[in-house]
Amino acid sequence: MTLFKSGFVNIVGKPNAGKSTLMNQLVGEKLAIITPKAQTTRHRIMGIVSGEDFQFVFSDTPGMLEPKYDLHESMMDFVYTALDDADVLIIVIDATDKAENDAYIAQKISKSPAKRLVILNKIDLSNQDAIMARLHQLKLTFGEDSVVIATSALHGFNIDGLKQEIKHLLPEGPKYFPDDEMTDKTERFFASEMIREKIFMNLQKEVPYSSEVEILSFKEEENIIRIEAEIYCERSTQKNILIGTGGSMLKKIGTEARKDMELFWGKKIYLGMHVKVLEGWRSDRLKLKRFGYLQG
Ligand SMILES: Nc1nc2c(ncn2[C@@H]2O[C@H](COP(=O)(O)OP(=O)(O)OP(=O)(O)O)[C@@H](O)[C@H]2O)c(=O)[nH]1
Ligand SMILES: [Mg+2]
Repeated sequence: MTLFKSGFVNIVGKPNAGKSTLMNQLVGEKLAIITPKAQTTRHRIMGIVSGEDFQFVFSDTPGMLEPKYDLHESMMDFVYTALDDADVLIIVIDATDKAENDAYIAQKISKSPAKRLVILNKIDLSNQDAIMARLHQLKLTFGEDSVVIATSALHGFNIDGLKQEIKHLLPEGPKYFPDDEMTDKTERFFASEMIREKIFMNLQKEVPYSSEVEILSFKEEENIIRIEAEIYCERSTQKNILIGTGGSMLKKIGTEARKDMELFWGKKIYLGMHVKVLEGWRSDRLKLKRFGYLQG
């Protein structure tokens, strides 16, 4: 009889290391948004992969940082919970980042009881000698017990090898979720994230970081899904930037998000959006709770 292997495989690391790209590759669906900017992911997002004799419950998490706002503290709370409940911790390291920075992550994860799989990602941007030296160093930094693997999440390189290693490290366990369940997040969550991705892609400086998206209504009809969304920012100058001349920026964000939504749900989408100023929302616990940032 073959053993059924299952468990929580939580993906952590510095902002921009490629955690969300890796999670999407492992799950085979675009569950997490990806942008070239740091601090894209703000929530813990589960992605479940079920097979004959295994169930991987992946979690993508926000990048580890020193909090400046209550929002950051909530983001780090998601990370700390993920460090605690992991069976296997996937620690994503950016091969283009300085090796000196690895100690910061090693210290942050030091109390986690999970098995450690250290991923040297973005190796397509490095060279053979540098990769070999860094892999050796990572083993020293994260401990002899850790398994170290090189990947390129963007190009899908070594994802199968990584899956084999995860299966090997996971304990025997139950099926935590039904076979057809892929995530813990709602359709409204994914809709808001798709809009937020386009805000991150199209706008610079503080605007993306000051923005939040709330789905006011999500109505699925036979041939169309109708979505109404509110974009919040912190100042009226940011509101003007989000709307753009004659509404051009809001239109661009809306068109790009709608295309992604139509692909994701395989259905025609109507997307209505408005922009509002919600001063200081990143440091307002009531607002953070409303936007789903407070656990428990
Ligand atoms: N060249 C290259 N780029 C990559 C690779 N993996 C991710 N990227 C890019 O790195 C950037 C950040 O990727 P994300 O997956 O959003 O990174 P993240 O760790 O989730 O970032 P946060 O959510 O901000 O913490 C994006 O532009 C990705 O396309 C890789 O293997 N090679
Ligand atoms: Mg991310």
